[in-house]
Amino acid sequence: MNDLTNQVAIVTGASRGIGRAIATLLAVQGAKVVCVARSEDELLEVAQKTNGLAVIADVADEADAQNVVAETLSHYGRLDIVVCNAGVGSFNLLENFSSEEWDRMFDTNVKGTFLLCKAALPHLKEQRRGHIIGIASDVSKRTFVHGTAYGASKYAQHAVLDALRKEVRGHGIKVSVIYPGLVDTHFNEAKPGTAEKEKTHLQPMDIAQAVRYILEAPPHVVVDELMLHPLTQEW
Ligand code: NJP
Repeated sequence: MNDLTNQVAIVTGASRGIGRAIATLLAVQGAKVVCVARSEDELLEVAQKTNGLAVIADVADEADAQNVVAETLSHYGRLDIVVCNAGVGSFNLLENFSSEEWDRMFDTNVKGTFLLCKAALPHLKEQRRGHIIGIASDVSKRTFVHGTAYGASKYAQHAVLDALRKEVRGHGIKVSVIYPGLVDTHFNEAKPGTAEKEKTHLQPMDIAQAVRYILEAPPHVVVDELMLHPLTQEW
């Protein structure tokens, strides 16, 4: 088993939802976490609770992505794990989407993943080890009405990470992708924590536990993909 103690992990979208749960669980396992998001107050609170580092950043901005890695290396002197979790989604008929809303999803979900991987890779390659985990979606693999923009962005995020796995495995770097179904978070301005959603949704900590499982696999094992649904969800 790969022990997470003192491993340094960047987690994007750590201010709430799934990212917050991942940062929390990795810290409990002894990892040093770098919490990344745009909302300063929430991020500082998570960083304090996890005894980690907060780096305010927009994942869609290349300078911010480079700065996240630079801050990590200057603070901790190493980088082992990169969790590309930050994401946004909204749902509508294609004809009702503005091009700005289309861009917001692609900039965050696809370009955000690309930019952070690009920033981290020189370091991971140099040390000949590292683990990149993407939080994609079950809609990376199916389409649905009102899901043109979000679904396309998640298909694209999946494609980026799937191809990247093939590019970097020879350098000792693992790439894993998690495909969740419904998760009880603030996603798309939802209100989490209702009794009903406890029955119909996964909890953020369910995804964090999947991340832990993937990271703790022995060095010779890479979990390429993991899809999780609530038992009640048809998909
Ligand atoms: O959503 P939410 P989730 N730069 O809204 C951050 C995928 N997923 O935890 O910047 C930096 O509670 C935002 O922080 P802030 C989904 O596609 C979900 O559910 O402060 N950070 C916040 O921390 C996404 O990839 C479900 O606003 C940015 C976080 O992202 C991932 O799960 C189902 C940012 C979003 O927290 C986490 O989403 C599924 C930016 N530009 C896949 N933009 C689901 N919930 O049902 C956003 O299949 N963030």
